[in-house]
Amino acid sequence: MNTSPHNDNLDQPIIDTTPTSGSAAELANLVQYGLTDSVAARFASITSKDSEFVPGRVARVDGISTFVHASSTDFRAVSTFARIAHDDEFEIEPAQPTVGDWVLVRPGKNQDPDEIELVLPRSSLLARKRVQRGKEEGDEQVLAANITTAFIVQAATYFNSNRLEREIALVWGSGATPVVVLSKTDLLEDDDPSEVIEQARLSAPGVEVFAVSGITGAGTDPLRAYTVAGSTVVLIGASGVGKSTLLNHLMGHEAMETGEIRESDTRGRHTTVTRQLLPLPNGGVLIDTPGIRSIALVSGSEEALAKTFSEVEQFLGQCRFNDCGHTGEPGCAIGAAIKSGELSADRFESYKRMGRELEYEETKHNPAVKTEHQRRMRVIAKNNRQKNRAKKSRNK
Ligand SMILES: Nc1nc2c(ncn2[C@@H]2O[C@H](COP(=O)(O)OP(=O)(O)OP(=O)(O)O)[C@@H](O)[C@H]2O)c(=O)[nH]1
Ligand SMILES: [Mg+2]
Ligand SMILES: [Zn+2]
Repeated sequence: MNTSPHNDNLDQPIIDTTPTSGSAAELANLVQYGLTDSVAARFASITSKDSEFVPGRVARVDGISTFVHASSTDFRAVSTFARIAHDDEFEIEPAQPTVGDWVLVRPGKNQDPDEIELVLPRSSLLARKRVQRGKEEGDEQVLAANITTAFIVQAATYFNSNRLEREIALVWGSGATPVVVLSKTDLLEDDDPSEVIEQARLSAPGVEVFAVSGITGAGTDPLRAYTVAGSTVVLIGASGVGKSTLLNHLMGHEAMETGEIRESDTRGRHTTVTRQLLPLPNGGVLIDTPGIRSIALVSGSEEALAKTFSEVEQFLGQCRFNDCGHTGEPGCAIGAAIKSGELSADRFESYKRMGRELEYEETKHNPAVKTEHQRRMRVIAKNNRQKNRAKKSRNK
């Protein structure tokens, strides 16, 4: 196997945290795949102990074969024994490498396959619950790792607020930052996206909302603030919303195939079938994904739900009765906020519905258990009550 470093990237800025000479030059090839100083430092500390390891980044997973861009060459590796590279080497956690993972490959000797042996701890992990009719639920699908930003793409002509709330919660749960991208603005009457932007903002407090056309490029410039060197941006959304078209525009060439959408129901045909990591010319990285039909949150997504509905939670704990069910009780602060227009009834309904779904996950095997969502709602209510009391006594 040829393990000499590529020469074409040696003049790029080289991360200087690497202790051994040679390894810094080798890692330089990974800069185009989004390498950061902290990842480089982790790689260097591992390769200084075991120089056989070749650092790389997973670009695509095709069944049992994983395509890895590595510091010296590209690999098609298997990952039968991969485990997470914890600093504590006694803690062995098996890992299924996914797109965006930083990995250490052990090149195979003779006829042996190249093996992904170690996966660096993930700074973020995008996962959803698989919803398959007739099959046992609860199975999680990992979509991408080590992403900084997710572009949540929805067609401006086909905006769906409930879906957006789910997509935002999914991304908050991953540890990455969601950004809403309304696509196909060229199809809007008057080319004016202001109304749909307004709608999207109501479903996305604290999240940036942009409107673009992947075909004309209108509105895409601000997105480049997220695709800077060292960043990893994943595009998610339903099939046919224009993820690959937008990605091609940002790349500056036809990196991914795009597909016609069906006239009958305006849905896509799943043109993109595998998740794929693609380097931008400036050192940023984009990950294209196949359209996701349904979005279900993985268990443990309570914090993500709270972040998604931050404006709803401020009204908890303000009701006259501590155990208020917010269904028309006297002195109900939620009801009052909805009546005065401070809180959207739709948003409160969505919050309750998604909260119930998470509760179902936690309680289906043990109905008696107090769920994290219930516990959280109680804690927030109590905090809000205390704040109010403090405010009142200050104002006396
Ligand atoms: N008019 C217009 N059409 C668009 C735009 N973006 C995408 N399209 C069209 O919408 C169809 C689907 O686009 P894709 O980019 O393949 O959609 P996708 O989200 O990648 O779909 P999957 O790969 O199936 O998940 C194609 O026919 C595109 O030409 C846009 O901004 N304006
Ligand atoms: Mg696509
Ligand atoms: Zn109430």
